[in-house]
Amino acid sequence: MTTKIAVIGAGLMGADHAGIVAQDMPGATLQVICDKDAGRAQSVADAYGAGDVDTDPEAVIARDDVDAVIVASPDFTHAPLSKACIAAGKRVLCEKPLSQSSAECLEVIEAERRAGSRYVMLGFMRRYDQSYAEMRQALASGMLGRPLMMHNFHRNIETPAADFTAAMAITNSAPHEFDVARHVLGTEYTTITAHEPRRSDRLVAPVVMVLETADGQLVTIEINNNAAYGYDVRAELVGEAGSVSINNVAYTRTDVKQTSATRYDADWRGRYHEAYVRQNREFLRFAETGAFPEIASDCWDGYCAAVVAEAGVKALASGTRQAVQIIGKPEFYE
Ligand code: ISE
Repeated sequence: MTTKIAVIGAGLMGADHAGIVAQDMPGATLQVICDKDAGRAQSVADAYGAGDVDTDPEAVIARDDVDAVIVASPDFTHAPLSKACIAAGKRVLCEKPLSQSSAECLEVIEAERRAGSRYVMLGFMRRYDQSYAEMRQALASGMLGRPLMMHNFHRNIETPAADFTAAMAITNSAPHEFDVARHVLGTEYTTITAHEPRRSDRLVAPVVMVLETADGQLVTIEINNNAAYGYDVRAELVGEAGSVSINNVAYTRTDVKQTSATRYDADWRGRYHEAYVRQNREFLRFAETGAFPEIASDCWDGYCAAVVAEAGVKALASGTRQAVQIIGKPEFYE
């Protein structure tokens, strides 16, 4: 008996997930690849040996020969397709963000609460990265003392699309940091400010955010989607007694001509491959047993990230500090 998985979306992330299902998830079968572009679905299916292709996500979710679903289609489809999975009683690993609208996240929360069971795991894969796991362990061990600040850098070589904006840096890229910093610190945000330096060209400039937490910590986040040199994500957690930093992950260093060099990945798929594999294996266990994985993000985490992003967009546009106001956490997610 294997768990038959459908992957919805055959773009960059869909193809990556399909590869992981086919190659790194014993116990799972890559059943269907679905994309509105049939040719794109077919080429991913051919690359990873999927059983079938389709262009209609709702029909795929309803199929009897699909047990669980991975949603990797465009951001605006995440919430509706997650709701369709809940309605069909199928567990879903939904790529981040759950929605760019906190109100829509609440709709998914309500659907899941009404269904009375956990169906949605959210793809904030950084939680499965060894570096953040070690950061949490260091904090829990007490050796850092009281945490004061968490600094985060998130740099992409270039924007994913020509029309990418600074607001999208906050709604599409920064949610990783919004989620993982509150995961590491175990607290919620209370305020956010957002700032931009001026570039010499017309490219989207970095966005730098400062967030305050309910426990009186500061979280700084730099999102630079035109960093040019490589995919580079770093973080440092500073406590009263010490600090822990994430190293750039590189298996080798080359030393020639009095120069020492390590490589950067071109994007997140290489840097976080192992985190994606761990996350997806946990999703498989969730699909098999219904037990929600301990460290995974859920709809509540998706809602919290969306509220921060909305406040961040307002902070950037207005140049003022914005309150981050979340509703009380539903008991269902405790
Ligand atoms: C993208 O959507 C992702 O999810 C990547 O993990 C992130 O690094 C990138 O900045 C986003 O645009």
